[in-house]
Amino acid sequence: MATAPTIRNIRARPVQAPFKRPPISASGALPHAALVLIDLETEEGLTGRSYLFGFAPWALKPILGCLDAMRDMLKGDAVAPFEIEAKLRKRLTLIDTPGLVGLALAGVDMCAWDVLAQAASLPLAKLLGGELKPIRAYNSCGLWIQPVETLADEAEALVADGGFSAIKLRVGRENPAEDLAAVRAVKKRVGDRITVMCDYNQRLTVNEAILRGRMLDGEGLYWIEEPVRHDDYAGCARIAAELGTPIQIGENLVDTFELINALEAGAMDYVMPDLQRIGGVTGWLRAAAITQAHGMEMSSHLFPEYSAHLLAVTPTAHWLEYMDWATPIVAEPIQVKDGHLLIPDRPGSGITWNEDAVKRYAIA
Ligand code: SMN
Ligand code: MG
Repeated sequence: MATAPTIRNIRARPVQAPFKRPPISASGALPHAALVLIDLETEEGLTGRSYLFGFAPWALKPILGCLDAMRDMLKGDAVAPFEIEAKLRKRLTLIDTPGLVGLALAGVDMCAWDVLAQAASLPLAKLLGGELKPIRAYNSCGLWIQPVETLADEAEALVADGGFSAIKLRVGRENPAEDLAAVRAVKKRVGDRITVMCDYNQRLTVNEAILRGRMLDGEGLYWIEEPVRHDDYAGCARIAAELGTPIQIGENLVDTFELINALEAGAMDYVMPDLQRIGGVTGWLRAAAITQAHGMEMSSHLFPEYSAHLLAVTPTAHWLEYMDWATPIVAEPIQVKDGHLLIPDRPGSGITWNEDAVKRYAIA
């Protein structure tokens, strides 16, 4: 049997890419996509690629620092994601692995799986035992907090651009009546056949969430996402018990340990882990098994390039969040058809960089 590829280097590059529609959530605006592009190079000439979303340019430098340290720890090791994860967690016990350290760990993990799939000449979904089936997605690339007047046109454009059957609307305006008007404007324009989710980005208190949730119950929303502080599981459970509309959380769950805490608290009806917080591919696979055992639907958050492969092997796969944030810097952007993501039929994750664009958006 061939030996596993060996880690030669981990190269990380910070970029600031333009958004087509810059995100403005109830908890803040993001003018640029601050990303770290990671290349895990092996002695055999393979390169595993992933990216991390740093939220702000200033956060990229500490992430690069974490990745530098991990390169030094892993140089010469076999590309075996479970071994890499065990080693990093052991070496990082005292500093702990949430926050930026955890993001770096997840980024390395994604790259390692990319290498394994390339070494096997299989798309990642196939390496994991799945098929290249179309993955149902909602278009999340817009409907940020904005005047109600512009929402209906944007909603229509988001549905049309890719034939999507679902879109996500951001809520959490000062005046709850404006949120209600926003929901009604969007629903009226796209009609009942289009699924509409909404996201508060942790903006509310539990009491506000119950009052505002009762106002939105009956408006036909598919889920209410992150109404309160993401780790207030008891509060989320109270809201979920009070409202008819399902509660969705998960983008801030750190590792499967937090997933279990949230599930045990009954904090949500649906869950949507984020690849860079749940621990990369390795963490996702564990989360998928735990979520299946709880009989709960599981969606993805950001990272459509990897999430498409993973939802193909997630027993309770629900919705992929389609975001185009990496489109400016990848050579072959992921394809959408009839509201479904097409998993690329290429070895690995399918990510390669558009080096001209990477140069253009590089941060010194
Ligand atoms: C979101 C994610 C990342 C940045 C801003 C907003 C949002 C989502 O919570 O779920 O898409
Ligand atoms: Mg969200």
